[in-house]
Amino acid sequence: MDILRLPAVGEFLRAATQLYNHGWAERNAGNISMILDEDFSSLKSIKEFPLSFSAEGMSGRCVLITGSGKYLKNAERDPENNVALLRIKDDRCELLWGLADGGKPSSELAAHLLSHSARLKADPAHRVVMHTHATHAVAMTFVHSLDEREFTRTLWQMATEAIMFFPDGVAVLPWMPCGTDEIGRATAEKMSDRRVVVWAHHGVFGSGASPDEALGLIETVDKAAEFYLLTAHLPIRQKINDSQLREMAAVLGVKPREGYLI
Ligand code: 2HA
Ligand code: ZN
Repeated sequence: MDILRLPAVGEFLRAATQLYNHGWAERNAGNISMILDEDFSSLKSIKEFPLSFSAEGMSGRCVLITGSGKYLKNAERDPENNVALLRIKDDRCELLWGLADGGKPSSELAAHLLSHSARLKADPAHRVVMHTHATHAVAMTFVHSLDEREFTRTLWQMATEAIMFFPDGVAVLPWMPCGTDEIGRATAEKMSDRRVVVWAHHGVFGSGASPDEALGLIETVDKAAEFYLLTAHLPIRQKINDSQLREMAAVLGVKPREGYLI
């Protein structure tokens, strides 16, 4: 089977380049994973990696994921060395393709697999988890309250359509060491009822049914954060108020998270 001919794989690799082009994937920053529904039963396990966590509902699924320490800017040009196709088992994962020059799946494997598990329960169409160092969203975590409701409200107020893209709100995790099962579990817990999680002073996790959708979601968060940062130090003369946000939500047919609007 030629993995690289699958359209979904092409979209995955393009998203890696797009993240780099945004300036959100310096050095080895960021990682992407995508559940693939194709039948890979003909592929044999090349090697195994143990899992120190259990991702409910993921056993038997195949996941394409960027490699630990690999650079997203190189994924599209050289996928065999920078990306892994994994078959998930209860306590390990099998490498079916990729990482040809060695290495391991992303250091954020726990956050990816546990978030897939959480999102699939909420939305059967879910397929993609994406982590990136989105500049404005991260910058905002230094100057804004990290209270999720406050953080979400500010983003909604900054861009008319933001409420449409993340009506469930944006989750925020306080600073924690990255690359651990603990931050993976905390991220997945937030993902159970939201599609985007900001890691304070680090980056953003976004999810969706496709690479385009997950990236588009992070882009909308980052754009709203950019508007905030461009105006936060200036006297605000007018902004989108709660009744206008309600009006917008009604026009768009979305239900803003309970208790977030006044
Ligand atoms: O893959 O961004 O959070 C490097 C990172 C870890
Ligand atoms: Zn990161």
